[in-house]
Amino acid sequence: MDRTPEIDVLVVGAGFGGLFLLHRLRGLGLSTVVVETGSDVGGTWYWNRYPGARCDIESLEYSFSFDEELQQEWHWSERYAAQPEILDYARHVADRFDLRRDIRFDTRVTGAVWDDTVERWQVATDAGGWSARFVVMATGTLSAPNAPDFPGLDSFAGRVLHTARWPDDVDLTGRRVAVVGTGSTAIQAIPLIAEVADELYVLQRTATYSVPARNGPLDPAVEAAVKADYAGLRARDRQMPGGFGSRFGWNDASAVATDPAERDAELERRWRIGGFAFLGAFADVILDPAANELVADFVRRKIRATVHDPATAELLCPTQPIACKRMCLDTGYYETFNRPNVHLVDVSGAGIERITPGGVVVAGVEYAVDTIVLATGFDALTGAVMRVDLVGRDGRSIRDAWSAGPVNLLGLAVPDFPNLFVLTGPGSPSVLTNMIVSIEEHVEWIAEALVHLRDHACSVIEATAEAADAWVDHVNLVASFTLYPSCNSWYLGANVAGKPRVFMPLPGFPAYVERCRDVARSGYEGFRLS
Ligand code: FAD
Ligand code: N01
Repeated sequence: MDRTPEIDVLVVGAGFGGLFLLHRLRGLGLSTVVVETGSDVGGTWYWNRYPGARCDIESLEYSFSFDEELQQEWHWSERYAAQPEILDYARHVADRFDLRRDIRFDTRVTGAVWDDTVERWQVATDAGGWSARFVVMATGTLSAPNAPDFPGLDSFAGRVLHTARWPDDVDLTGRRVAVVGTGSTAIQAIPLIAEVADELYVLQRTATYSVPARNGPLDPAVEAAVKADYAGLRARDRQMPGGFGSRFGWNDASAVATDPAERDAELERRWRIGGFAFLGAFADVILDPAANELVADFVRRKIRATVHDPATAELLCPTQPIACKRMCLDTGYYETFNRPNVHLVDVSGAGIERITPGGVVVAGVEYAVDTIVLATGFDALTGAVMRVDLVGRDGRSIRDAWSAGPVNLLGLAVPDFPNLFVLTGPGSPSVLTNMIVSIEEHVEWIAEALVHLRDHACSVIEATAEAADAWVDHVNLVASFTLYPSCNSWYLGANVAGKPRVFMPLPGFPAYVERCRDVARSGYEGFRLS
């Protein structure tokens, strides 16, 4: 009979998080296996192949910093890289550091049970099991697709596509398409689908604030300047609220206190730079409703100036605070609604009534389509973790432990789940930052913790319930000082029916990193080591 292989660490997921974990843990001499559902590395960039998919943090910053040679040798072709190029980069990282030999592709981790008698996780997959001292859930914050169960969807005679599971054989030329959703994904896909589809119906529940990305070929002078002092840029970025954007800076001034003409000039300057530089225009945008409204109104004026039909323009003007839902970056999104084949359909009221074999019914009107694109996002932050049947100490399941919302310490460790870490999970700044920076910080913290255990002859690390409860209170308190919890975002779980409403990410990036380091320096305050 085959024995279950015993390893030090089992990592779930081969996105950027899993790749760097494998490299780092291997370097520590820990036997590590990565298990990945997909057939290749890349995670987000393996799965999201919809038209227009690209990053919205600039390529020179949305990349690993842990290896100077890697960051010097890699060349990005555009200011914001497109999905195929980011996937190539992930493949390059895997090959350069010889990572593939420890990755099991096409394999899903279905569950893991903590066995206290041997202090190990017994991990089950759909292709065999492992016994591991540690498990790291590098399962991604935006990796579990959210596909609402619209009445009649099964009866649809055409094709239903989810953007996060986009097949390679799709050609929407000459099609009649409905896109459900107007989040970051949809606003990237819509302009490109509009160019080829016969008719495009955009089904909008909540209007989106979007700022021009101003993408283009990467300026060789910018690339050379960054590469001349890459470490300097990375260090300066790590002092920024989102772990990126130091080249354009964040303004300390208040939008409310700034003279209106000066305020508009600063917003206009940043609108022209493109990208998230816009949100750095004033320090109080996400803190003060009055400041937020001034900036939001600037964007609404841009929408009205861009979209020719006044009724469509009004419908495209968001009413919630700007950045309360994640702001979008686009290339020609609002302009697309000036095309005769593009129709904006308001589904904010009773929603999508039903799907018929030939179309989508909203407010009693049937829109005849042959393709439905679900750009409906993800069961974010908790979804991928909770889809694994994790059972911790005393038979406690993660679904039970997190039934009222995620409970953990530093976003990294869950009480009753010893030796299990969650990478960039809820309770950490993750999705409010440049994710690669957050991934690097978490991987380094986990690696250091494992070294600490080894050096101190400990075998188990576990967050205490008291420390985790205090951490959840801290996350809620910090969030309550901001406007983030004031609208129905996926940050709050509001996009998934039945999901508890808890603000999940922690605003406050550089301070969080310091806090994690302090905890490590203190000998892991809030954790029980044995
Ligand atoms: P992922 O890349 O999500 O990888 C997780 C992997 O785990 C997946 O491959 C999945 O298949 C695997 N997995 C999950 N569950 C299991 C299981 N049970 N068994 C086996 N395998 C499993 N962030 C930014 O900072 N900037 C951006 O510009 C940006 N753009 C984005 C664009 C899109 C379209 C999306 C969806 C997200 C974007 N993000 C961006 C966030 C992005 O998810 C992160 O930047 C980053 O790629 C996450 O890496 P990861 O390794 O943590 O997770
Ligand atoms: O998902 P979303 P996404 N009926 O949840 C609508 C990252 N990302 O895939 O707002 C009708 O933002 C929903 O409506 P509402 C980034 O972090 C980055 O677009 O809930 N509509 C919304 O409009 C981003 O934030 C990039 O009212 C329904 C849309 O579907 C995150 O991933 C690109 C509905 C979902 O928007 C998620 O983005 C792509 C229903 N039942 C993604 N259910 C970059 O540019 C949902 N919707 C880097």
